[in-house]
Amino acid sequence: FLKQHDDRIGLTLEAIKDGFLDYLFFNRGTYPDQATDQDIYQALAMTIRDRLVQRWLHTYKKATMEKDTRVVIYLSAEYLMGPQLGHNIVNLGVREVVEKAMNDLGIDLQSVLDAEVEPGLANGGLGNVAASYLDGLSSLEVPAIGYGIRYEFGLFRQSFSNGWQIEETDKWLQFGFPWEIQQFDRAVEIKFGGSTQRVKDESGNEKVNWIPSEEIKGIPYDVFVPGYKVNTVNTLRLWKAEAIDSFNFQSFNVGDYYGAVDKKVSSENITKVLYPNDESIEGKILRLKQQYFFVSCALQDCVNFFLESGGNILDFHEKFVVQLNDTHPTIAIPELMRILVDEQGVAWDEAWHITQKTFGYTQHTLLPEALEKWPVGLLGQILPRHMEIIYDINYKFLNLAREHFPNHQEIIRTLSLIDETGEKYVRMANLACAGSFSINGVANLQTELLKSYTLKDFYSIFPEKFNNKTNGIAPRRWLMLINNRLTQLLDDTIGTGWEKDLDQLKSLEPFAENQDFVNKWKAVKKEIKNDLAQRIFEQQRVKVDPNSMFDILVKRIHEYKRQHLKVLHIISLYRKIKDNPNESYVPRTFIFGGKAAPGYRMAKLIIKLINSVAEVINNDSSINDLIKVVFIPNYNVRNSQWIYPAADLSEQISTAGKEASGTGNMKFSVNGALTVGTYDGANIEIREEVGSDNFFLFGLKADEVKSLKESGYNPYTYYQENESLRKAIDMINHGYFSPNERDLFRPLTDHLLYYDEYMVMADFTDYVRAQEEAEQLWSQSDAWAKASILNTARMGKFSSDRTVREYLRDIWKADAVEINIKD
Ligand code: 26M
Repeated sequence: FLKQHDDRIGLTLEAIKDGFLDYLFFNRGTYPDQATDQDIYQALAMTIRDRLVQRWLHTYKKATMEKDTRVVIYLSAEYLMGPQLGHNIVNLGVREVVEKAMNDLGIDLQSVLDAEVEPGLANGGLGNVAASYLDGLSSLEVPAIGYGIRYEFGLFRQSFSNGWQIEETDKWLQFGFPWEIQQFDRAVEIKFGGSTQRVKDESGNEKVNWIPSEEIKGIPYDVFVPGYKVNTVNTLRLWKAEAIDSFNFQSFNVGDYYGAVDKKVSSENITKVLYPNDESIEGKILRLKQQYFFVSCALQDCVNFFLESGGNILDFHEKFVVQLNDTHPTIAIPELMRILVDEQGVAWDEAWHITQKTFGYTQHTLLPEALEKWPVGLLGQILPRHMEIIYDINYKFLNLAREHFPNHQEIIRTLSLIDETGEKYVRMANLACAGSFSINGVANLQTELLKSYTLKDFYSIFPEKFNNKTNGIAPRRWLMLINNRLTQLLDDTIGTGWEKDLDQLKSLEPFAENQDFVNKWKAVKKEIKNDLAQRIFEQQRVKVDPNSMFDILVKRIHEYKRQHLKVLHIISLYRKIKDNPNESYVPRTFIFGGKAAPGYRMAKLIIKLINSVAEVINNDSSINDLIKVVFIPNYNVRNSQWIYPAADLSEQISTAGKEASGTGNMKFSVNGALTVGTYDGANIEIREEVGSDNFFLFGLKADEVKSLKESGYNPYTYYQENESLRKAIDMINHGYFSPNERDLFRPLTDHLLYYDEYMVMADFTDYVRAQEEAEQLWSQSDAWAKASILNTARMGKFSSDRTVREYLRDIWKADAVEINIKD
């Protein structure tokens, strides 16, 4: 049955089928009728990968490495790439051919896609935008390299035991990852610890030598990032830490074999595991080492290939623009200074000029506890030379600041790169602001809040640095790939082309008035909900009704995201149904998903509460299955791809002024869900686009949150005044959902009643009102469908292509380079 085809890159049915059968036989060592799902997945993955290699090599050699093309460098400790096979098939434009090739062999493509273990190398939102922007850069044919860490274990796998979250290691590499190529010859060395020494070089100039106490090697692994229907395939270069020698011969010779192996293990620990915290910092030495490790690998790599291709180091900032994806890669700023000054012999002022022209800084948070800072002692111990450089930068920076604010000691103290109020800390966000030419937030509101609060004093010194780049999502993954049914309907109705120019979805608007189309829309939604219902039944043995409203809240579990507000709403609705069984109700299915940081106790308690409430409600036959609650375990990209398209109602209920942007909100809405949301992050801009009639707004605005807090917020009064809220909290406190341990949820309810940092209590009443508004619209199913159509039709702005174009126009200033693979 094997045909020898020499066309390893062809996109025809025959070429793909032959490639697949070849891999199955020669690489997996099996026959089609005996192949496991994993065999089939790996063979198809290799077949598709063959189609990427040449394009990738061409992009890298002919565009990225060329001396005169500007390259966008993206530095991020996290990338949420999602499953690769389906995405790469879509971007190569061969979905139908591959589907046919598989069908001809009696294989269902979806089950092949299901066999992939996704690279979960991120916590959430910030890693997702990193991946979307690489996709966007490739699709716009702009040469780019993403640099990051090849964690051996990605974000933990979540399961539940008795309703509590259990974490297991994510062994994503155990079957091998077919989408990477190891580049041993581009390894670099990284130093840690030790001390510095001032010496004179040959011409008598003073120069600093760093004598480290530890050295390790970084090995790059290149992952392909293909653009949509273009030849550009950019590179995501992920670094793995290795010991420099597999043996430390000295210790080996004195007989300390185990000591030598220990040392090897400890250097390789650096890239072992992703830290599962978002929005809060854990001041771990290993985390700082991870950050420095990948950043230094990245900058050395850039300098190396620039010099190899004949570039002049003084033009470094012409060749590269380096975007810092949040504060954690900020150590890149002193690292570039070190490379320029200590290794390349560039004078300080010139080096500082180059550095400031190289970096752009994106801020993804509004939570003060997420602003990274490192104790001066610790940073100085791990990176002694960088600590000196930071002090030197600070000295000059504060001189500049004093010119702007003479006699304002207080402002100078807040601007300083060093926090000296108690134990001394390096403020990484301040360093990022001082060392980059652009500072951007990720939605309008957040950028405004950065300018007026978080980075206020920087804004008054450098107003020209500040700009907004509202986040976007990749339409190829978040609509085409995950919602094939809707994609077909869109193609049939408005033609293709919208995938590359999402504004074209606008032409769907008139169809919202067309009954025939509305019926089709409803039918498609129903089928998608059926798919999810079936998955939920297979996984969890819970029967949910596809005719009920699918009301979905999926995201990291965090108090500011207020999953507990949703729970209080569910409990009060449950209570109402039980108290008034004869009234009519909208049948609803509440779906949750999300992981809690393993050390975040309140978040874990919220998970337990959701599961406990689900247990009681789903087993209460007196409510006639009117409401169901499902918590889908191990929320990740793959699961989310089933969830977003099936949603009727998207929950975006963070406390106003806390969610920088959100991107899940966009994924839902573009797939036709209506949003119930606060005036926060990108919700505001989504509502502006889709229209206030097609969005259920509720809750305090950011300035109202602030003034209520300032005037002395007392959450207990809401408990006293709102009966259904009181009853819901009492049910929890009386052990209704924890009969064996009445006080289980006390830490949570006490917090709500007496502290309530995120104003759940204050927003409850208005939230219930918005939910009732949603139920009213739901009861008129055509009106709901129309609003759903208008959501999809008006989401063009939130394509990551738009965001990337704005970054290119205002910050990166890099051009497209068309890749011709025949060159
Ligand atoms: C930093 C240092 C040490 C340990 C962990 C971190 C860290 C890791 C992830 C800090 C923050 C991390 O993620 C924050 C994040 O995902 N922020 C989200 O970014 C999205 C994309 O811009 C926004 O849409 C979300 O609103 C924002 O919460």
